[in-house]
Amino acid sequence: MDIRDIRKKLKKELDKDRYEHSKGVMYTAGCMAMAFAYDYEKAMLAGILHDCAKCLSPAEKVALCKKKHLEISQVELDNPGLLHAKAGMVLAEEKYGVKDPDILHAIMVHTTGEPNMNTLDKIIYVADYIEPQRCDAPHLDLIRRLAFSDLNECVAEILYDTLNYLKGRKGSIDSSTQLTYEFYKQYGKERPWKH
Ligand code: DGI
Ligand code: FE
Ligand code: FE
Repeated sequence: MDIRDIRKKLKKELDKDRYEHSKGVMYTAGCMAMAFAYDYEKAMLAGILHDCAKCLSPAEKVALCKKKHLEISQVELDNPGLLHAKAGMVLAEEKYGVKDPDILHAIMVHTTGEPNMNTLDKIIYVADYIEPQRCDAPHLDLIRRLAFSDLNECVAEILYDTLNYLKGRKGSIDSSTQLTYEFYKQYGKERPWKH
């Protein structure tokens, strides 16, 4: 399936806001790929598809993961919203015909991240956070600048803010998010808000 067919199909599966967000991630990921000399068509495909399972029910997401024997953590069971990343990987392959393992992996890790991510994983993780329609996260000016200059530092700052946000909401933190932060914090800089 080429990206035009995928977009037509996705538009029917996602609600309007989610499709608009996915387009934002697609173009942002494409631009970031150009900044880092990565294949921009591949980044755009991963970007448009990253939330393809977002509008499924919790039961449908669990079923897709179980079908592929993917491990589901207790935090994921308690917060089934998290499962749209793993379920999205399964759906991207089964429903949208994606075979590229890099794209499937980037979709799988886009919500929690993973230690030692590859370039495409980081592009999608960051593009999801900074696409133009996102406006409620702190330090977005800085994070948007880092997105085009230093991917590892950018990921570190996003994870710092995400963990802070989750602690504030008493949201249970998935071990993948915590482990990803432990890996990337070495790339973070001293910032006034970290004291
Ligand atoms: O699907 P999107 O909304 O576009 O973005 P996403 O897939 O990055 O999901 C973002 C949400 O996921 C955000 O509200 C923070 C949340 N999240 C990330 N890591 C964890 C988490 N939520 C919980 N409960 N635990 C985590 O470890
Ligand atoms: Fe998502
Ligand atoms: Fe998203």
